[in-house]
Amino acid sequence: TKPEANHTPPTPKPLPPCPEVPPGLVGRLLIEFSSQITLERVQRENPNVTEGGKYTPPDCRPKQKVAIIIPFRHRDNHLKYWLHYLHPVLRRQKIEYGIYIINQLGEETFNRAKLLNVGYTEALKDAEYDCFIFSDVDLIPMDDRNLYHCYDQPRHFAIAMDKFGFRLPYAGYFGGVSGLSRKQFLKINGFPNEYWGWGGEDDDIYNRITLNGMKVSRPDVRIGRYRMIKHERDKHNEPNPQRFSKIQNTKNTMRKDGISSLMYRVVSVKKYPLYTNISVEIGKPP
Ligand code: UDH
Ligand code: NGS
Repeated sequence: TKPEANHTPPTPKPLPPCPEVPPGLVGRLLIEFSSQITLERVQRENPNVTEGGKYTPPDCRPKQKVAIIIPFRHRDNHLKYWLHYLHPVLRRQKIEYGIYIINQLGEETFNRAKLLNVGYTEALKDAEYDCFIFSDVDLIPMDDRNLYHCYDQPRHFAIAMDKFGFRLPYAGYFGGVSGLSRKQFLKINGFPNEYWGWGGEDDDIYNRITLNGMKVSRPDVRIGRYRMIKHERDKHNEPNPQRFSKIQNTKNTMRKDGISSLMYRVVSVKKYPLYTNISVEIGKPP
């Protein structure tokens, strides 16, 4: 026997690739927003989530690394529910992920799509993500078979929301929760930065996808179900009166307005146990 063999640390067994269909899924979920949730409880119930809201399956090797990007301002209560429901779902789905809250500082008009561009950029400074899932903070999937990873085509996840009677409101709807690979995102020059206030930015993204020869992929309507946490209209996110004319013009604007023209200032990056908070100044409408 070779004496040095005793000193060789045991090489960890290489993990097998994660199966296409995760074995521990439960299907339909019961989602309700009546009981109050605390972050301490969510933390206790998700002990394997690491600092900044990261998770890696312990027993298999995922194909993709997924950044989940949430546009945010003054929605702490919604965020608690989102974390409470999503961490366990993503764990059962065997997703390797990190959660990024992109918090718009100040009280200027909200700009969802620009925050999502910031999230893409900042997540990539943190780790080598392959896939970006953009989720509103108030949308909770009702079925864990709606897998939060990227697909051959840009993915629309939130296709059957309770507020729309569990159907698409219109064929080209791309709002709520969507996901693009790095390559798909760059092909459309990211998202528009120039939609200030509510509405239209998701339609612009849909236009970018189809104008660049891609097609939206969607889950089965029985699986892509969501509950939205009911809320009043936020302050400083009034419907944008320019949205109708802007979505007619995507073809002419998408090459110059997007990830290529993104400007913002990061004020703080804070790694919490269940998520990373990135607070940013993104300016104001012209
Ligand atoms: N968001 C914030 N803070 C804001 C505005 C928006 O965090 O002040 C984020 C949040 O992730 C939200 C997403 O942007 O889920 C989309 O914005 P939204 O929730 O305002 O859009 P939605 O279509 O609501 O859900 C529009 C107002 C509906 C009023 C209904 C009154 N009954
Ligand atoms: C369309 C908006 C979208 C919006 C969708 C659903 O009319 O941005 O309604 O809205 N497009 C325009 O305004 C051009 S919802 O019922 O969720 O408030 O996502």
